[in-house]
Amino acid sequence: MSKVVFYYFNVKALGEGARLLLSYGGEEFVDHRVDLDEWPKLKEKTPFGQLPMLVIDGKQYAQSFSICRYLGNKYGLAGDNDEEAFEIDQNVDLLVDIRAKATAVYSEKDPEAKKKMQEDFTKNVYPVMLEQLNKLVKKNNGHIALGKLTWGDFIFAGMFDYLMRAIFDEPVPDVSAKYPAFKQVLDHVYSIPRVKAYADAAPTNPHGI
Ligand SMILES: N[C@@H](CCC(=O)N[C@@H](CS)C(=O)NCC(=O)O)C(=O)O
Repeated sequence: MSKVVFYYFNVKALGEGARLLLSYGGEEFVDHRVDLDEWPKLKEKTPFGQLPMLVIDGKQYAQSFSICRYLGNKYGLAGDNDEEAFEIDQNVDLLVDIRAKATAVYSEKDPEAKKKMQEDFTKNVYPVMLEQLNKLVKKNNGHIALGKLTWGDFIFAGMFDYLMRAIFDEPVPDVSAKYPAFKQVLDHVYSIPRVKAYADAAPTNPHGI
């Protein structure tokens, strides 16, 4: 049997999608939650100096979305042909774009510029993008793409808490009234017994992200 180790910090953020997928696939994996003391040494050994990293029988796999696409292919969650695979990639890229906006705010060092950017995005950017996403999911019967379960759903479910926290000021509002389709994706993923079993037993972190 392959030895599978998944390295990430003790947050969901960019790593949880892969953990959910590994659970879906029934993979026995070591869920290695890297702490800050351990990180500097491990960093040197990763392909890009960042986590998440999946290691299967000593082979390293980096980049969260690529890892999820790879696992999606392995578990039959990546579409049945090039057209379907494209649709998943395309719709997942909307999630990438939304996250990039939130990351831009997070990375801004100047407090005044940061505040302005957050105000601008809250008024002009996030409502448009979140509505696009809500429409997309609605059209796909509660999924990110293809109207069925794909690896894109696992990315969304894994990133959801972190993404909402990154987009909204605290306290994070309940988005289910405004964007009801989001919960459908979460329900589809977390109602899968193996995924639920993993999520119920998974370590938590103080921020819930
Ligand atoms: N594009 C990468 C980004 C990975 C990333 O930003 N990782 C952060 C944690 S979320 C990290 O490793 N930070 C620690 C560091 O850079 O030293 C991916 O999607 O995997």
